[in-house]
Amino acid sequence: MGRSAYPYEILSRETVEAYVRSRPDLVDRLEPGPISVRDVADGNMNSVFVVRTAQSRPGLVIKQALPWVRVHGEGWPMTPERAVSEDRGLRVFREIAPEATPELYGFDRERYAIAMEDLGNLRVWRDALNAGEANEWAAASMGRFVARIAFHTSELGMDAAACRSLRQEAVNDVLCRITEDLVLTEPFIEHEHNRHHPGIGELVDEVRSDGRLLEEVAHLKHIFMTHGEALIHGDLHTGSVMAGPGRAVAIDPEFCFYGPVGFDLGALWANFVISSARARVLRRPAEFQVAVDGMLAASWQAFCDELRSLWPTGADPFFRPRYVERYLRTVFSEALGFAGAKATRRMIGYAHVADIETLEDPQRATASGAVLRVARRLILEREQLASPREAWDLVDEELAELGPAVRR
Ligand code: SR1
Ligand code: MG
Repeated sequence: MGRSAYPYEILSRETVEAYVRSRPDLVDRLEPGPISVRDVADGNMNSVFVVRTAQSRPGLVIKQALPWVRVHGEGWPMTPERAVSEDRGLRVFREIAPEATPELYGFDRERYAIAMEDLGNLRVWRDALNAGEANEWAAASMGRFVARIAFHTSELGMDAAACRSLRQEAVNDVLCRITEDLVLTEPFIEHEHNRHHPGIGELVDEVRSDGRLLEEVAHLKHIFMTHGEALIHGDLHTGSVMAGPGRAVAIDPEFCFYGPVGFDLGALWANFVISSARARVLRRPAEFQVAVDGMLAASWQAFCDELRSLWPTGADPFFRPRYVERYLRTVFSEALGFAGAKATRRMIGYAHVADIETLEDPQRATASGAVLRVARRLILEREQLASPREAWDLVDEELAELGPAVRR
């Protein structure tokens, strides 16, 4: 099917300049001079272009939702309405956590194109981690970000009527189904979307035939589908974070919806486990490994500190200080479970990650297997894990075969 067959203009590197020039509100944001456009898309779903005049200075970013899944091609149609969710997420999160959200310059509803801040001075956190640059402080920034959106978009911090109305408005059916399928179902069954390293076939069979594990994943899926606690980011892996001097920013909230808060933390934690596996097989320097191994605890501590400090300002005084501790315990154990599901999907589901894919064998096989074992145990043992320390001890046990332990 030709691209003109779609009911809206699909932007390309060649047409973005004319598009930007047709929008005085955008051109006015650029320094005078010839415009250059770079196609920087590296996520699974969308087109992303950086538009600049002066190369050394930030310009702006145009992100367009394609009517298909970018990495798959036109054979996997996908609603561009996801850009409406992303626009909503950016607007809401920017109000609540401006330092951790890109500035929005405008949403072109007809083209499903969002114009936003050029974060060119920052780097995709996954890429930085893969190159051996930890930016470990970003873990606390993201923990704080998750706490702020958890509080300020839920009945904890928001007027109940306004919250109920945002909950209705923010339904994101198609993208939730992607997560329900690709993260919380398909990796755990035989499915044509799945692939895994041939060296871990036996382990994969064990995962898919473990009845208790499947029941736990069903429970996590049910939580995901029914616990509309807050407007969560919905896809907060390390590729959805840009980090650099003094700032960490959560990008790409197209999956945002009212869901369980632990899902966002779990997405981060799954990727910390994967980063740690990579660091160990590559024998990264001790300080890098220590930094990565401390990220789960740092993000959790920042999340707890922020929530505890916001709690007294809450919307409903009946939620007394004692209740925050119970709330935190639930979020912690759900986050561990979701981390397990998210790590599993990266090893044996549809969308894999460069952290592992760029390793050579045999490290690629051993790292995939070790992450999968961690993932399984996080799902099964999450109720017994009372602290980040206990959770990371479990990670250490399973990743031990990848490289010598580095003292914390
Ligand atoms: C079709 S690939 C879909 C995945 O990409 C996004 O980044 C989400 O993680 C989603 O599960
Ligand atoms: Mg994304």
